[in-house]
Amino acid sequence: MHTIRQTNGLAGFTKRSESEYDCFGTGHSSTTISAGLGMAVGRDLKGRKNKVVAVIGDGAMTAGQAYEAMNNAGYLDSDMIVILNDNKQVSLPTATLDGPVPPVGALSSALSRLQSNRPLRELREVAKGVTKQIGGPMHELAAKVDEYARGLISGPVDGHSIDDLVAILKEVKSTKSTGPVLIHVVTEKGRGYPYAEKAADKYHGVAKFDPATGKQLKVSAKTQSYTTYFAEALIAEAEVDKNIVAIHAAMGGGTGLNLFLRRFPARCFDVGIAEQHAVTFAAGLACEGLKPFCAIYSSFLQRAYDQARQYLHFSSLAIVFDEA
Ligand SMILES: Cc1ncc(C[n+]2csc(CCOP(=O)(O)OP(=O)(O)O)c2C)c(N)n1
Repeated sequence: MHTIRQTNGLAGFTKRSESEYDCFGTGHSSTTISAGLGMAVGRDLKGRKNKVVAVIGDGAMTAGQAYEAMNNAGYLDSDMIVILNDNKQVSLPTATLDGPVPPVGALSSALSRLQSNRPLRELREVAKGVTKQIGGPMHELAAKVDEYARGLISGPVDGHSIDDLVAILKEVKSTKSTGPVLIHVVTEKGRGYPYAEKAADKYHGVAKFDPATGKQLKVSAKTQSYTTYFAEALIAEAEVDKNIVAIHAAMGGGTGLNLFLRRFPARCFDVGIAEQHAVTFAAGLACEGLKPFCAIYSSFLQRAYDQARQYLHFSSLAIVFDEA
């Protein structure tokens, strides 16, 4: 692990050629349900009996691909388990530019509502009451798990309660022919390491840091970064041109647009990890006479190649891309 993200060292993401435990290569977000479904259907065709588990973050869940995969998974009805790891952090901020960024999107709001859902909590209390009358803690856990598996408790599971999690996974695993099952797990980014708990935004992908103090060892740059220069230049242009709007896909920190957001909250759009939507959304804004600046890392813009080609080339709409 000490070679991670260094020349000839371990890749920063899972890589099939590195380990048999890396069952799929990742890096670009939101692919797990598609890949897992392919593996599940492949298993069925080969007559194998193994289980397939796809883990997806609440951020990754904002991408269209995740919905395309769920739609297809529901139809194909192959056995697979999807674990939604919901830590309420959808977008990627950076330590240098921002504090924590609240999650964006209707899905995040719906997930939060699910977590604070009163009737659901009451149902849980009722369930607990009933099981208490039957017996001790083991009965309670068994009953809770059973109810969860039967869909009576449809709310989230505490991902830091290993007992609950293991019991639920065992139950789902032992159930024959379930079709796809989604387990909504709530976790807290950085849990167990106080410095990360306090500043989850700073510990997404860390530079070298001192474990005793949590301080990240950063090389202090003498020159202004491209990102800050871009953001400041765009803000200056936007001061005089009211038509300038900015769009990014869950990368407010990396693109510098969180600075723009601070100055022009109503003219900055974080669309979630949805590069394709970002470009078509920008095209719609351009139709209305606005000047959209779409800041997307070139690597992630690959996903929206079709949109960029269609709207820019064939429809001659003016969108400015900043491919940081
Ligand atoms: C297509 C694509 N766009 C943007 C990114 C940059 N990115 C990496 S992680 C991340 C946030 C992921 O959030 P979530 O899925 O909730 O995972 P968490 O790290 O919070 O567990 C983003 C936007 C990416 N990897 N792929």
